[in-house]
Amino acid sequence: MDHSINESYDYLFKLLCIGDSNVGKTTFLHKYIYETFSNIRSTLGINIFEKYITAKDNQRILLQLWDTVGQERYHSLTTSLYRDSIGFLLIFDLTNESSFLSIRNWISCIDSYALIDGNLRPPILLIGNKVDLSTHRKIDSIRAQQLANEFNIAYIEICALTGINMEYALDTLVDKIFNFMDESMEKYYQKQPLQLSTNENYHHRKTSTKLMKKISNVKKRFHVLIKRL
Ligand SMILES: Nc1nc2c(ncn2[C@@H]2O[C@H](COP(=O)(O)OP(=O)(O)OP(=O)(O)O)[C@@H](O)[C@H]2O)c(=O)[nH]1
Ligand SMILES: [Mg+2]
Repeated sequence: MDHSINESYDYLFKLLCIGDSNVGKTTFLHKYIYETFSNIRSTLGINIFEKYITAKDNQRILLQLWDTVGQERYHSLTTSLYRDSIGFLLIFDLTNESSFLSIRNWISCIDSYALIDGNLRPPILLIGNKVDLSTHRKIDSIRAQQLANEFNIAYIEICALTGINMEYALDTLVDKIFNFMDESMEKYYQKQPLQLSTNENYHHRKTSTKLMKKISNVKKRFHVLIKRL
């Protein structure tokens, strides 16, 4: 198998892995890239794990998984880490209540720093880890799912040690990113007035120009987030 990092790709997705200390972020990313091609490098004390996957329509995607350190907690992570990410793996430990209670704070950081055009929230996947430790479990599936529903995000339980549900988790997030981009653009196009050319529609025309600018800005933002030039 060719293990070269210089494969070509259609998209580059930067995904930020966040969550309290000890929830299993590093274990998860290590395990996920272990068996196939992997590349690990470090920047500003943060490990970046890279992996190529093939998504729908045979598109090649380079997943760049940024592993943060939970000890830093939500407040001290560099805001650009949030801003430059097109998706989030938000992990808590099913055996640790406080890591679950932190989820709201992590999401509020995403909402403070990562929204595109001020209101589009990139997809977040809520992950409950250490499903193997069933006798020590503190958070049941229903409670976690309720929290995920409240924020309209997906929820998956995994075991980072053995790799259970890991590929499924990443595939789910990648799918959500594609849908997010499609739906976001559609939302803007739907807002556009149909009649643009007559004088009576001057106001509409103005709105439309503004909207077109917005669309173009959002497109540019997506381009920066997902594709290398
Ligand atoms: N039983 C069990 N233990 C796990 C699992 N995932 C991780 N661990 C253990 O949990 C501990 C913490 O894992 P890490 O991956 O270092 O946690 P982290 O989130 O990267 O922690 P920080 O880097 O401090 O933010 C380690 O001892 C892991 O072996 C799991 O699925 N099951
Ligand atoms: Mg770690």
